[in-house]
Amino acid sequence: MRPASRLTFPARTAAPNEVAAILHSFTDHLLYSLAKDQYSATMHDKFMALALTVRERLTERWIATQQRYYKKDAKRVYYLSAEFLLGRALGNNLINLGVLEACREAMRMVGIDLDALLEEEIDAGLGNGGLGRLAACFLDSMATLNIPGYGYGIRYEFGMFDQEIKDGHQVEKPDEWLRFGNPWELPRPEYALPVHFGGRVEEFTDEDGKHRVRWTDTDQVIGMPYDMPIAGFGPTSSVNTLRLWRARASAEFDLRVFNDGDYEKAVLDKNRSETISKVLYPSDLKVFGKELRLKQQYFFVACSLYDIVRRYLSVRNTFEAFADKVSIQLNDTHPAVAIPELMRLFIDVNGLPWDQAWELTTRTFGYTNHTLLAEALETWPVTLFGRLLPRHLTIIYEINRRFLRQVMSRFPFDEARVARMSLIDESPGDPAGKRIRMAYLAVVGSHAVNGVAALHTELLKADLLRDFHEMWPERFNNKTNGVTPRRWLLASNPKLAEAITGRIGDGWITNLSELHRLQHFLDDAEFLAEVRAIKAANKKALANYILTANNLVVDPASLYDVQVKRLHEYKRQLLNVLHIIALYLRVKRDPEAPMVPRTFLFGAKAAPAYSTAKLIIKLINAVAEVVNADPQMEGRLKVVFLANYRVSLAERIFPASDLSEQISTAGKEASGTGNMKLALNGALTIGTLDGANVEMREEVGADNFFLFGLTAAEVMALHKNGYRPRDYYERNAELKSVIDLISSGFFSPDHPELFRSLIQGLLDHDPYALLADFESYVECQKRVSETYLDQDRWTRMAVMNIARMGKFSSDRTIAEYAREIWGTLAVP
Ligand code: 26Q
Repeated sequence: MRPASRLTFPARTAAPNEVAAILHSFTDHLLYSLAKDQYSATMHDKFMALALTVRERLTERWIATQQRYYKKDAKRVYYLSAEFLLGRALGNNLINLGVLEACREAMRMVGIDLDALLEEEIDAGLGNGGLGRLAACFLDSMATLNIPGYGYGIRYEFGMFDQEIKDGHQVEKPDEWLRFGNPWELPRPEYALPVHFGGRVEEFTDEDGKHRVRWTDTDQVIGMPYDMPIAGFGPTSSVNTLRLWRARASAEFDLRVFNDGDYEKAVLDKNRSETISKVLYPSDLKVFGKELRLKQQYFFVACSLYDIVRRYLSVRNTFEAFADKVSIQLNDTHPAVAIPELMRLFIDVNGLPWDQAWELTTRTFGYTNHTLLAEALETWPVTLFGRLLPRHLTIIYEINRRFLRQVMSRFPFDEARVARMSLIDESPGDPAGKRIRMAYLAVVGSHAVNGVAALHTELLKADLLRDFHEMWPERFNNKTNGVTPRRWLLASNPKLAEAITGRIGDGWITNLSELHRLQHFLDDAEFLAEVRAIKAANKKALANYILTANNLVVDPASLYDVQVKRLHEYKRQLLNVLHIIALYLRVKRDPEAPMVPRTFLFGAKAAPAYSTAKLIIKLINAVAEVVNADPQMEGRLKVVFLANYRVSLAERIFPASDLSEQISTAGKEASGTGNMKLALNGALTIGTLDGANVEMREEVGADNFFLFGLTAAEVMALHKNGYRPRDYYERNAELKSVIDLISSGFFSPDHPELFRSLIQGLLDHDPYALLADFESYVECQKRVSETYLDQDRWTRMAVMNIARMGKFSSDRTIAEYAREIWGTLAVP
């Protein structure tokens, strides 16, 4: 520790971003905002003080940005998403603001290690996985590109659960991310809004003799906005706003206390309305009929639309120009109730005729689909929906009536098509009754519909939304996902970033295609050595983390083989495990045979109710226990399950990865974005022709990508022609020995039947074709090991991967959305 006297500082005379001024703000915040002195300040207090210092420096630009948008009367784009998986903000803001080194120096002067301070921040984990993180990358890119963009979502009090591993099993702990306060949010009680639920629909004639509808006798909750600044990268970029809504009880509840005299009940009711924004649903699979989830969706959509319309009307008094000034992007169907809600605002609240309201609505919305999996498509029982949102139900019925009339006139005598395309699924087999198909509603109510990778969009057009594509081919377009190079290279892998900048300058940070110039250095031994040394150092750092977190020693010279993503059967972590067991058996059979030492790293959360996924986590840990305890595996195999995979852990893992496992069943992964982050950090991919892997391979070249497995078309044909997984088991001796070993109870001696259901699932059904792809996967992994033996070749391939990742910047993705869907221009 430095002497405490270092915490007293000169008066503020320097420019705000100079070291002295930063230090001055920092100590002011410690004293005046946190009421701490050098004796009582904890590391976390110091983190808070620096965060508040940085927030101050964002504020001027934030206000200036919003004024610019207002003065230019710019077209705004609103990104509606139930999830924003932001992770930590401090390091990112320091970099985007350009004050990282000044702050490092200021902290050094008072004996604080900035990197240790950054570790104090709790992740903002307001998302499940890819979809939520994509929203966060998009915010970064919109701000960097000076696009007048706003994120709108929910301020969950509890984000994605914290995962602990106990006896190999996943245990969930609530994520109390707000426990020590959130320095990045600004409550805006002055913009609080009422939101209505329930009640009934009433028709009446207004003073002009017009037939009108009103929604009455509703329950109310209040939406309280919390704003977070989103700083773009560089001195001339924007600071945009992420507005998250928190549910509060309305004043009505307080009146009820007064009137009913039932204090206890009134306070309990108050509590109930505030549960709406309590917790993120930790499942990226369908959850049937959860009323609270629908309440969450409508709650944030209603608040956001009210806000959007209010902002529009603050400078205009007719709706004529609405779609020229407002674009709203729906991040999957989670906010799709925005379509009937905007119709309600136009028609019921503002008296617009249906046709005009509908034209404006469809011109305003764009819909992004993120999945082809049938079980992940959102539908809501009509009864539940009608109880909560009776007016919206009548609007949806009217949308459907007019839409089906259009279908009939376009495709007369095709009744089957009409039933297939209806927004209401009336399939008689369903005991819960009719259901609303939210994806269809989103397509009908939008002028643009996109998938998130080329293959995914093609499958959407050919499969899930085929009928809709036949009707409106012009609505469909592809927007291949991307990731922000600021967080995923510049901030998380500073040494590699510096090495790159040393060779090609720093233009790549905002123009990632410039990375292609690294190809000039493919034969530059010095550069290759530098890249290799950086990877080695990053692997060492991760090994240190693993030693602390898992109490395991891993060898930084071994090949780090990494699969980090949500746990899902279609992502096939189990296929990875089958390969590990195959290697284990090979060593057991022939302990002297040479092999490339590998460390297998897993990180994955399972939805708490997804028992198969949880069982796969247990299997990974059971295999890890056997492998890691076996002296014969020493220097050969190690298996590590990294608990609580999240954004900040991803930032440690990617820079240290050699091999990126992207092994989903072809046709199932919409895009993937971890695949891009890993390749950008110099990992080579072993993968199927699925999602964005297809385009990544196109970019890096077939020689620099380890491809295996069936294509999407082959997988479909396999199932159509009566797939018999057991045949693969019988015919492949290695596969058989692996399966038999699990079946024997070898990995669960105290409970030999534990993994029985996994094995039965593979042998009898195997819907994700693990057994069909096993041989191809294992063969491909042999090629990986052979290649790794030639470190020079491996490093050149890694550099080629980095050099060819330019396409996968979210800046490119956002520029495409802006030009082709939103029609928004930069406001620099
Ligand atoms: C739906 C209804 C009820 C409760 C929860 C949900 C729910 C929540 C989250 C459904 C899906 C999600 C998340 C989906 C997701 O993350 N999809 C991923 O999106 C990425 C970004 O486009 C893609 O790269 C991935 O391929 C895709 O799986």
